[in-house]
Amino acid sequence: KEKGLDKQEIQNILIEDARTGLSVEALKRAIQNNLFYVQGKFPEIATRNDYYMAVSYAVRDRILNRWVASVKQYLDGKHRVVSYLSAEYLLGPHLANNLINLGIYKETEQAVKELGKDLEWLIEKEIEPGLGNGGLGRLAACYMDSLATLEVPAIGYGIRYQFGIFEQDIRDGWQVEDTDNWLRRGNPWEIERRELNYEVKFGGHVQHYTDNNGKFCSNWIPDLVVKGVAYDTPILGYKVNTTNTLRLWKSEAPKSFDFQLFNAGGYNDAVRQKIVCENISKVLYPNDEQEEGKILRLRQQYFFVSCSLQDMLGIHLRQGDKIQDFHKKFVVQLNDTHPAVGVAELMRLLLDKYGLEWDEAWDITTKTFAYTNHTLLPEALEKWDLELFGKVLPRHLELVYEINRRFLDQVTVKFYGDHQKISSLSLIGEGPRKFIKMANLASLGSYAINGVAALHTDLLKKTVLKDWYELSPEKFSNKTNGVTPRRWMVLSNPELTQLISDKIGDGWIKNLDELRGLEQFAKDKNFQKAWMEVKYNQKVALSKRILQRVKIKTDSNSIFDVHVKRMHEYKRQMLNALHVITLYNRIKHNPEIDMVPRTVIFAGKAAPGYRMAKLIIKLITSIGEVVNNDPDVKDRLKVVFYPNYNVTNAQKIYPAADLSEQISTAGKEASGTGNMKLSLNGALTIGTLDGANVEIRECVGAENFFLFGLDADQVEEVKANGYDPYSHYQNNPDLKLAIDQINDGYFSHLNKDTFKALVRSLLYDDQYLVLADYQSYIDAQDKVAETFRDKEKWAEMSIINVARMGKFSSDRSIRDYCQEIWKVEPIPVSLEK
Ligand code: GL9
Ligand code: PLP
Repeated sequence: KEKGLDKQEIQNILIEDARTGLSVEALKRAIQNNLFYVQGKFPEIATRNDYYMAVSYAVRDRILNRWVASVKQYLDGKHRVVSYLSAEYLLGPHLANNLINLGIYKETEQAVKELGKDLEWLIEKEIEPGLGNGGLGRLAACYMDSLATLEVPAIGYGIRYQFGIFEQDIRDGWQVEDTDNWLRRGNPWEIERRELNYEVKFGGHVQHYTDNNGKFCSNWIPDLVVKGVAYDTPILGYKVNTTNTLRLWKSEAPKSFDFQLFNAGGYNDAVRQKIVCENISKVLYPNDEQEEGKILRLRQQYFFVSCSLQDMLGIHLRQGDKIQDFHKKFVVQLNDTHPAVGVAELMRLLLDKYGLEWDEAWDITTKTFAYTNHTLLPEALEKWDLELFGKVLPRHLELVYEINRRFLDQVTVKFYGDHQKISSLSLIGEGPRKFIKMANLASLGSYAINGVAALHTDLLKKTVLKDWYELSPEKFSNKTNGVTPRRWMVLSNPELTQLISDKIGDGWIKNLDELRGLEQFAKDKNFQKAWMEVKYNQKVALSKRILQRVKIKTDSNSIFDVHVKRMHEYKRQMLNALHVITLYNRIKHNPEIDMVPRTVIFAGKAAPGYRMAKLIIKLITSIGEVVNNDPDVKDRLKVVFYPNYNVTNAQKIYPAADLSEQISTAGKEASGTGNMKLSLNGALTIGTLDGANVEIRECVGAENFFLFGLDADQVEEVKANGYDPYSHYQNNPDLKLAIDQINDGYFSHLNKDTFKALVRSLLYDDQYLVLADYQSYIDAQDKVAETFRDKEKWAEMSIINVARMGKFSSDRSIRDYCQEIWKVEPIPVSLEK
């Protein structure tokens, strides 16, 4: 017996390597080893973060052998690879997710416990990488999880922002922003690959010449060169070996470049250049569906797209394949138009670097890209001022002109005389200033175009991309969004996961359609009771957090009415606020009223420059101030604004929701994914016929969904007929009272200025038809409350909602992309013995 180990234990260690073994003993040794050998710490001085790092490194070790095996397998087999280009990845914390996907949560919990620590406590320490704004970035993260779980070779490319989405705090009821210094305690999940770097050019001018063979050539002489360095994060699938790569680029100054200046005595210039280079990947733009048009943003887009395409071409050529077969090796999915400049960049690389002819290059390019559109909002459509574009990317401007010239030649023949159509299809917009339309560049350069929910795809074909649909209907298809049940159920709602698995087994985690098996228990009283008990426990847990974070006491027996998403006028947090005021007025009018208690929970960030969205936050917190402290209310109504909505907080909020607010103006929300996560966690939806709500309602059944409001066609009709919000105000006493109160300073210490802009916008503009949908919304909310009184009915509806959510797994979405757009097959990965 050596150091407390008996013979059998020593034997176990020998066969189970400390770096890869999955037993409690192996994990424990690995954590201790990491603490000591990687960090130079020992238990007496190790901090909570040191332990968090040690556990994370121990887990990463176990992922790395799977990662290497995956890369080897892909290279050997020369398999077709999905390349996902996205400016945003909203990953959420890694540790717990990796433990679940590795299948060693319990073992690690035990190992940590034996070391005298608590795993939950360490998990809470992780700072999430907030490298995205919201739905679009989170979708990319869910898709990376599903690609790996489905064993599909894939690589995600993006930007390693030094600062992610800002942290939101609420002071005096207003949003204040703080920088998100997410790397301050180190990042154990990434591997810096200094040797893997590419140069990216900016600015300058282009020289044209004819070479010795009489070939017309272009030479781009930049005035700035930036180096992109790869940082890789392994993305492990659920209970498979497949581990894909998320490769994020950090911008730096190339060494050679600043030396030149330095030697010439230009020290200050050298330093300035270094800063310009580093700034490119410095910070994520915090806008939600609002185009920014800033030069730095264009630099970011081009920077990561260029690094990524150079990387793909390198991988392809190193395998000894012909450049002409590039599109056979890689399919490149454009996550919105943010990476659309890739179309011009691939052309540049094929023409200028690899010397292909135009037609050949264009053929390869248009067989490589596919484009997903994520919004119909006109203010989100990316346009680049042509002059600015030409200053940053002079060679690409030439290429866009040439692509457009050739395209318009064809279009003019096809639609002779239809100037309207030709100008709408043109890549270049005319006006006081010319601009480049990125959706057009993406549409022309791609062989497939998709929307993210059935209604959205329909509307795309009829509105924003109508001409493109008429030109090439075969390119269009719908791919309804989905969410990963690993993070959004197994990880965030372990109690519900257990209850479900006890009943129908755990196959649903990989095959969400199996949730159907729950339906037969929807009326089972015992099961209903257990179901509602789980929900109650989640509400108690959230109540604790709310009390801690914002000092508001909430009643876990009340309806938890949850409205969490970015703050945006089209998402209509305002409509919800008007309902809260209406409930409050009912109490004030009749203090003894028998009312179902409600806790209305809001969370979401407003873009720092979006005045109206910030004002709506102030309104919500102000209403809360009054309602929560009015003794007449007697705790029948509470209003909570939970600060800093991010993945970590979302994981705590979704499981505790009874009611999911999906109340956008019909035709505005492309899909939504929060709606899916909430329903999957047993919340019932109150919603409009918008985005994926339409399909959710189809699946769960109209009788299990609280529908209200105008549909997309009616919205258009109302607008076409000259919408008059003021008449709704005048004709509806409850609505009038609520708006008058806001206007008169009832919620702002009698200050009439605070919400003036809001009231004005509602009464005289109301672009998002808040007033038009008010009464219908109130009626639906009353139905919600009535239904909630019948606990068994509510439980039944909740169970049915979950049972019928199978379609909304991101595994289904990814399978559809694989079969219908990408034409890629799963490649199982086995570990070397
Ligand atoms: C969005 C749409 O608005 C959502 O409806 C959709 O679910 C997601 C994912 O497809 O994409 N488009 C978009 O720009 N955002 C979306 O959420 N905004 C952010 O990501 C902040
Ligand atoms: N932000 C975060 C942190 C999320 O987790 C999600 C989830 O989907 C979203 C935004 C998107 O929410 P929604 O689809 O409701 O707009």
